[in-house]
Amino acid sequence: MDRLSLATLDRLPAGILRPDYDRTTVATGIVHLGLGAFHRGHQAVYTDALLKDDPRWGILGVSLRSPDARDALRPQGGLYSVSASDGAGHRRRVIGALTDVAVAPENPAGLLARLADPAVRIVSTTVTEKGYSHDPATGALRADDPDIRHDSLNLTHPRSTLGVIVGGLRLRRQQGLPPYVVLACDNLPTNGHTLRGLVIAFAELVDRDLATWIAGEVRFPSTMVDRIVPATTETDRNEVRAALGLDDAWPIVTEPFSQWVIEDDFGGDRPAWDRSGAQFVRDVAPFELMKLRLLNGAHSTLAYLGYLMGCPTVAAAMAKPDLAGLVEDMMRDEVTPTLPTLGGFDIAAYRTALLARFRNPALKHRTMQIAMDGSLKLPQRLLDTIRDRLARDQPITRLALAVAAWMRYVSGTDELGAPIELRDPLAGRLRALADDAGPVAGRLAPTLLSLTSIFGSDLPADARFTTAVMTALESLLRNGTRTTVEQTRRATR
Ligand code: CS2
Repeated sequence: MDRLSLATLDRLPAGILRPDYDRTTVATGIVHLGLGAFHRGHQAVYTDALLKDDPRWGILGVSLRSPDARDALRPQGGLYSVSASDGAGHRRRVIGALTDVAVAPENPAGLLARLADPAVRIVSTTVTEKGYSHDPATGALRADDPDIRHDSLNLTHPRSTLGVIVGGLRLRRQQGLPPYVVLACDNLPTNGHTLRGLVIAFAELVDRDLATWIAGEVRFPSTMVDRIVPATTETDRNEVRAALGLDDAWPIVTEPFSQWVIEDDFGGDRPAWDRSGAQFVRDVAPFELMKLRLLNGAHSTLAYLGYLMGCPTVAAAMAKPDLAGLVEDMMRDEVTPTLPTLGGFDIAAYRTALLARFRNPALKHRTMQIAMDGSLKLPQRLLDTIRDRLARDQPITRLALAVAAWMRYVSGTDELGAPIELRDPLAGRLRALADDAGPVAGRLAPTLLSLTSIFGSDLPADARFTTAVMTALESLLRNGTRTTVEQTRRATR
């Protein structure tokens, strides 16, 4: 079957939307770092919708590690399809916003030259929590990270996100160009502010003057991004091929819902993303907190408990009534009271909508995918919520169960004794600690709680927290996940 490309675009069946602009007129105004499924199913879609009116904002998509996205998309001229799917069907469209795709390690100097192009006004990121090279508990730069050390000495050939951003800014400053706006689009609280701190801390390792220039000149708006975009499966590829009548090597299958809230701090011209449904606001923080704690907090809870209960996907986990009920109760009673109120916003309706999104039968969102990188996800998804509740002396039973489920998960074998494939930057360390402790709550919990990069020094010293986690872990190990979920649900209602 022929491949999706500019030459075959007109063979798409009617009803499948395609770029409504002349792609040859599109300039590259955005360089995006982290060309994963999320970017292609989210920011690129918002951008695609405004290129007809404003062709300055095409995107150079950059993979920081693997050539896979480039290998899939180059032969398609950067085109790919996005299917918004749920139980009611699919809405498919072809996105043309990527003007080019690049693989950073193949030509780091070439990438910096692209960043120094004056037409480039925004450098955005979806590099996941890992890409920030920070200590999640404190937010501090991990100056001992090998890539950070490398980049501080070789800024013309950077490997890390921070190295690329700062390397590009240095070139622009040398060439007397204004800086670009750095737009963080990862699931971290105050992501722009966090990224700014890390960029400046990294720049200080290289050149103090440059760091001062960045602190004074560069803008780092924060954003809240939301769309569930699972990793593409073979089944997705086959279904999309049948629907398109063309081969798309890397289609995106996502949900109809999409939300993007952006701090309006660009210091000038910016893409009119609000015309394609995004919201520019003065303060993103309340939106981010709500999304991270309710959606991502619930996601991680469903992922660990669901995986341990044998559920391969979020939808399968939601089909377990006690688990779905426990998560709903947790969102309402434990998480919501920690959130600032957003004037005129119906948070109960937001929660109901989230539960429906988790149940979306068209998405095969693997619990294992969400479970990965827990050491970097737990702090903002669950632990900060726990801190807020402890500060008000409120119960944390369900949140503590979610943390205990993570501990049970990283201990390495499931309830049938089969190995769990642990994907986490701390995997080696976690595995060693867990092996050492053995499957005994009284040893496993304190050992893992000693990881200050995850838990800080406050939580391990709080008996209300350690006791709640230990009790939950003990039950998971002794009674199994199903029974623990059932009993916790009953006990907390
Ligand atoms: C998920 C998120 O993989 C994960 O950890 O919780 O990617 C989630 O799907 C998105 O944040 C939804 O906006």
